[in-house]
Amino acid sequence: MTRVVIIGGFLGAGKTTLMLATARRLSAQGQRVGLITNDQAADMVDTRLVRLASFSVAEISGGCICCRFGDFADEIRRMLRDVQPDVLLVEPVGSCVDLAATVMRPLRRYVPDVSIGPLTALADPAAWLRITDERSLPRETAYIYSKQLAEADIILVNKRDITSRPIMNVVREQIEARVPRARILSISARTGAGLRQWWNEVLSNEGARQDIDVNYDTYAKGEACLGWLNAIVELEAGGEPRWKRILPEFTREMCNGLGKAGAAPAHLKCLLTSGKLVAAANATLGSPAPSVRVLAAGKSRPTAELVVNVRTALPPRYLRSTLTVALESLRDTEGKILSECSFAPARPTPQHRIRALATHPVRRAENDRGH
Ligand SMILES: Nc1nc2c(ncn2[C@@H]2O[C@H](COP(=O)(O)OP(=O)(O)OP(=O)(O)O)[C@@H](O)[C@H]2O)c(=O)[nH]1
Ligand SMILES: [Mg+2]
Repeated sequence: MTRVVIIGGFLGAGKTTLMLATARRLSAQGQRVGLITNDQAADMVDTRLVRLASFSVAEISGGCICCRFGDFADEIRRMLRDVQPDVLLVEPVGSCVDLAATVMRPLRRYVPDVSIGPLTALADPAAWLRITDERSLPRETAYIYSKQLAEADIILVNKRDITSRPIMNVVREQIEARVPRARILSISARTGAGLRQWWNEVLSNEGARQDIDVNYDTYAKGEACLGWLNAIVELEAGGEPRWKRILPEFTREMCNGLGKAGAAPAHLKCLLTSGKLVAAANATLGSPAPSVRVLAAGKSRPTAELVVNVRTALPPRYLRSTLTVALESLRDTEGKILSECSFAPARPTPQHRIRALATHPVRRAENDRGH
């Protein structure tokens, strides 16, 4: 039976990195793996990263998987038919919560031919400290963050390769105190440290066994505080293309622009492709200084495609202008926005919400009462 494993946690915590690392490990052991990416809008960096790694991927865009549960279930059935995966790894939107009730239990009911593993949530230790100590997110958005951890069966304190042991211990202790029932492990999705132990837990436990209370008004406000931008830009070099220089320059300009408007990126992710060259740049709440990685080296062209995904606590109107200003500031390079979509996520309206002990699906409107 296909095992469905949902990997949640806040924006930039390392979900896609963990999905890809896990998919690589399982594939190397001869297992068939499918991945499902999810975002509020199309033109996703994550889907492209998964395709680049040549894994089977289904993308659910235009809303989180709880609000688009029908599409999600259809894609799982399609994957079961076409790919017959041993494991399906699912990454929900990083601002999504209440997954046991709105995704996992509905899945058990409507797609009974899969088994559902425990709910994993990742936490970036530096982001945790910034959110808890510095209050670097609006209160309602921080509420989503804390509820994501509260509902997890397993919490992975990630990025241990770049986090000192004392900080790792402090964060683990703080999370343990707040979520005593969760299994807490330290990992590095990037180096693979700790992943075997996590995977053993995933295989030996079942998920969605208990409920948490989620106040949907606070949840909706927390999402509405975030601005979202997904864009595709065509870059044209005036002279010799120097994309490995342009990408960090662009990412820094974006971060500066967001900073001037008063926000750090929750997650800014960029993917540049030119000929055989592919490079990614990220800036997160935990690591606000942009980091750039070459994913495929090779001969580039005078033009490049740049996919830009921004999530930050700013009204969406700032995001488009920040993008325009960042493109204009590039030296010797013209940027043309081919598509752009910026918005604040709408109120979450899950298609199903099933409490742990309920025998019938409960409509969202009924369930919301009393929260
Ligand atoms: N050093 C280090 N960096 C990591 C690790 N895991 C993830 N990252 C980096 O953190 C950034 C965000 O990682 P993603 O995997 O894209 O995070 P995500 O949770 O999928 O983010 P969203 O899709 O926006 O919610 C990227 O720059 C990753 O390379 C890790 O274990 N160690
Ligand atoms: Mg991701």
